Amino acid sequence: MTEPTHRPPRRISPADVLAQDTSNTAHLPGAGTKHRVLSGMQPSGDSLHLGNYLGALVNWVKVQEEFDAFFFIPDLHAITTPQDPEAVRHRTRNTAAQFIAGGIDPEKSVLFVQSQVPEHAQLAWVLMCMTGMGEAERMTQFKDKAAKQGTESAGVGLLAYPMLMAADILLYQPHGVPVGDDQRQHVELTRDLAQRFNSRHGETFVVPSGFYPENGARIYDLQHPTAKMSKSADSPNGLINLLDEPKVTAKRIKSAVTDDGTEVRFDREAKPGVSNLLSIFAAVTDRSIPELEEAYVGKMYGHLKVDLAEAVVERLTPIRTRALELLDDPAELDRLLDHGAAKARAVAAPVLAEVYSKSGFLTPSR
Ligand code: ATP
Ligand code: LTN
Repeated sequence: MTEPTHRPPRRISPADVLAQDTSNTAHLPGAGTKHRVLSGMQPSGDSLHLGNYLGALVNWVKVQEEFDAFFFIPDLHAITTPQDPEAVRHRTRNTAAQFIAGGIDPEKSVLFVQSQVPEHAQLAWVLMCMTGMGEAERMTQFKDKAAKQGTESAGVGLLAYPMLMAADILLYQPHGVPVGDDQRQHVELTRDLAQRFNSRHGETFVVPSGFYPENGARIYDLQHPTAKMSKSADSPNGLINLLDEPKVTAKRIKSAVTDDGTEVRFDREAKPGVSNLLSIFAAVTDRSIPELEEAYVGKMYGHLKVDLAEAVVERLTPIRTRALELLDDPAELDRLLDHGAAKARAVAAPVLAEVYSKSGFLTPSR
């Protein structure tokens, strides 16, 4: 009997994306000859946390140097569960300000808000009509969220979410989509829908690759170091937020849960608390974990926490200051986003026009 082969999930790096030949897709509507990358982060909390920053934003900032980069705030995705409209507006601006403060340069990248580019919702409808009910119901995120809400009362938007995400991606013809592992299934569905449309109607979409962090900094909750740091955590005490006052950040780090024993050593199984602190320390200072373990031989957890609090505050303070400055002038921030939306529409509109035409819709005269 042959053993089943368990292949590790395929990791796509920026190098893989760069190695792709774009000459065979450059003729498609909206496609550039330069390698393009697109990603988005929901405005689901009042502040980004350190996991969002180290696990996603830091990578995006690097990506924008090498690629034709598109980053956006999926506010349409944020209303799959009922929201206070003022909170949505506030969180959208907050997220944009933190992206810019964290290093996204609106001159280098196209930075925009999803609802300001109506083509997203328009393409999503076409894609929904091409998705099987079973295919949509199989999505793990849908199953989890619908179960949480009770399937009867869960909004249809939860089911439609991955097709909207596919539209977000396909409108821009990106080659790579940097996202966390939890989005793998949605990216796979996006690829399937792109291929399905292409085979029914002729080459239209670039089929994008998910680009998953190699050993991306996964940051855990300071109070529950086996659970990932998450905006939707029950208590804020385990979070390090980009917009928190430095003294709040320092206090949370000093109250972080540590483990039995006294040795400062990286061991995710036996010492999840200390290991999390070491990963954060390594990520914010660019020092390696072995180097840090060496530096804390014979020292107490308390020493580590004091130094870590200082290092985190030093790294985050300029970001917080810049974000607050940007938020102080919402008109200027809105102007930047407006400009980003215009650049995004210039790419998205011809792609949608092609899809509409191939779907049999009459061309409007204006
Ligand atoms: P929610 O609680 O609303 O699901 P979240 O805080 O888990 O939010 P997402 O909006 O799902 O964050 O993710 C935004 C980006 O941040 C994704 O690319 C995700 O992989 C990354 N990210 C989120 N949490 C962490 C974490 N703890 N460590 C590393 N990366 C993270
Ligand atoms: N579903 C993603 C956010 C998201 C996204 C996208 C990411 C919406 N549309 C398009 C990449 C590309 C999330 O929850 N992290």
